[in-house]
Amino acid sequence: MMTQPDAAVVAACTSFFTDGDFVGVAPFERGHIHDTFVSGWRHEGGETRYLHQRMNREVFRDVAGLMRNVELVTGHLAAAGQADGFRPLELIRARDGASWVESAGECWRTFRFIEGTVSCDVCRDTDMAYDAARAFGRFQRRLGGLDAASLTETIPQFFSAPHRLAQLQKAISADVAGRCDHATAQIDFVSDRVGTVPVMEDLVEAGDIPVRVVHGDTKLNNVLFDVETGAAVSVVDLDTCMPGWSLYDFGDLVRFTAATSAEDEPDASRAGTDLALYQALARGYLDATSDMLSPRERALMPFAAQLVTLTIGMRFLADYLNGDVYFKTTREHHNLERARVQLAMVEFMEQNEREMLLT
Ligand code: GN1
Ligand code: MG
Repeated sequence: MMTQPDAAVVAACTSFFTDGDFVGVAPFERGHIHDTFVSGWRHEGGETRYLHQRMNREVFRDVAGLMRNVELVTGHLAAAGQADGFRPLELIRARDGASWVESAGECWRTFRFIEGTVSCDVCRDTDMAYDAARAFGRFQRRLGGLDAASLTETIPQFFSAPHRLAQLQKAISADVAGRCDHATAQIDFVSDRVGTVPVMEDLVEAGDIPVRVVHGDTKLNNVLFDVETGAAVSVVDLDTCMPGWSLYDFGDLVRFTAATSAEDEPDASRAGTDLALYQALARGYLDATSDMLSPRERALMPFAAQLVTLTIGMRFLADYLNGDVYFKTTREHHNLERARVQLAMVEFMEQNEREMLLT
């Protein structure tokens, strides 16, 4: 697998404090934002692998702030120890001691590869949903001791649905890619729901729900499961770990993990929310966080699922209208297909509000 490495990639990977002799490096397909690679290093004790990321500076304008957050979060998690078999991400320092390097004009960081684990794009069953939700809940809880104000907002107003709506409205007005005509149904769908958009921000502003450190990208594939035991052992992707409202994480969990289709399923009629998986997610999340969440927050869990799904739908739609400048795409209407799926899930959740109530 590790052949013909690109010289710039090798130069970046070898500037970190890795252990052994460099064997090779290969791309590792992960996420919509960064470029990820895995390298191998041979030493007397065997071979060690590392995960390297070339960070997207269009998306993360303040790489120093981002990496300060990652240092704080990984440091806090490491200090909390490996309770419950949890394996915190380990940031590997550059040879000059920094937490990231700039190499040939690009910014890079490195983590130790967490061996013996797998990540899944599709949720197998309710047990897996429960475990993933509990892992993210525990993650949030463990970070409860970290002062949210000490973290930088890596992407300003990232969780704000009103901000995402404003970005969408701007994209509609500009219509730079001439795509609005392909998306009239989706634009109308969002227009019909503008009343729900500010609900969470208003509650936060009024002090009715607290600001806490959240993960911010609780996709199922950001949990690593032990290949032997199947247990959820690690939570990865700390880019959006910053101050926010806790239920964002629950909403995003439902959006992705309880989905009946892939996030980018071209046939939106397949999109929906699996209610058994939803209930399992709620149980797992609450098992980890029930003593942290207020009654108000608990009551808002079903709504958060709808709002976060709508918010990500608005983001995909805006990016489609902007000509695909943010999320990586592999086909022409990819972002529109992603948006359609999110909005179809919102509709499903609206129609199944009673079934989504938690007892
Ligand atoms: C992006 O790159 P990835 O898959 O970790 C995005 C998330 C979205 C997600 C949708 C920094 O995450 O906010 O929910 O795509 N990350 C950023 O799949 O924008
Ligand atoms: Mg992410």
